[in-house]
Amino acid sequence: MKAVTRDITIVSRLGADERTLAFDVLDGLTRPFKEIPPKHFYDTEGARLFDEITRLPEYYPTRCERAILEARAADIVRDTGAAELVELGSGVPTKTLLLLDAMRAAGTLDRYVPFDVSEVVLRESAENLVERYPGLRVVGVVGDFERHLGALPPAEGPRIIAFLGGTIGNFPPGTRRKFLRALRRALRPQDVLLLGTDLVKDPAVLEAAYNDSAGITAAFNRNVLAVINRELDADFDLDAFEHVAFYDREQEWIEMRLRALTPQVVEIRKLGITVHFANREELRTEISAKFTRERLEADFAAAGLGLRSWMTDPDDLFALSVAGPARR
Ligand code: AVJ
Repeated sequence: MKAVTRDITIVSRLGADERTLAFDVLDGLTRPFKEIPPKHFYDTEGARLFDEITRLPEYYPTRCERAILEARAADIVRDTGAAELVELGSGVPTKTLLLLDAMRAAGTLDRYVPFDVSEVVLRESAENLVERYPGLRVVGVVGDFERHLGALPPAEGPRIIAFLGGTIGNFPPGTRRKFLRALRRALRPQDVLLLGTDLVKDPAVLEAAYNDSAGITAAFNRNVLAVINRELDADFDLDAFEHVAFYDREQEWIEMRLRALTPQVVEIRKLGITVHFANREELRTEISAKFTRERLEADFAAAGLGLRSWMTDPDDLFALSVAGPARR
């Protein structure tokens, strides 16, 4: 028997030009309203805590999205004839398997292109997937999908670019449209975007999902301070900050913050700065936008995209959209 050649390629775009944690912390903690972008939550511990969040009774998005994919992956694959799956922020692929299984069943599966900041995570999942799907080619891209979409290998067959989990909600509206426009440019007429979005609903349900009774989301939120302590040699006292999460009805997004319980003085030695927090001063750590079909269609239209398919769970909590280059 011939040894199977594993067809795995990893390309990296993370280099010296990096917009790093250091840049974001210096920029974000010296503003009048302090803010750290949510992408810095995900060190090993943060990724573990997020994984725990996805299994909490109050956190419905992951379960709903998986249920939609279970019901509709075959339709999505049939309608697109997809041979390639690009996944942005792939992390550890679980929902991905539902799409790859459908592509294999349709006989079109050829390439998987995961895009993630973590090379370790990419390699591990690539190894698992070539084992599970003999003949699958994997091209992993290590980078920040907000800036490095240009690093995607050119499409060969019809392609699905999947951006799941509702992570697009982390972008403020202007950035969101800019990102959708960049995705539009990456799509050929035969390609589609598969986008997961959390939906506007009863604020009590939304707020419970970000204020779980086990306190996992609170630990996840505070973990960003541990990341800064470790990476930038800072001395945040994690116990001196409380987790805050609320639904902003005007903006239609969940906002997460960390609130100083007493005045705080924090040294960030690697940056050579001292940061002061007034009593009860808040640091914004995340926005997570919630959508209606109308608002998302407007965002798509502004980016030159057209909605092809709208799929929700039975309770209309979460949506998966298929969008393609607008046909004129
Ligand atoms: C990974 C961005 C989709 O916004 O629901 C979960 C992150 N934050 N609980 C979300 C998160 C707090 C999650 N996303």
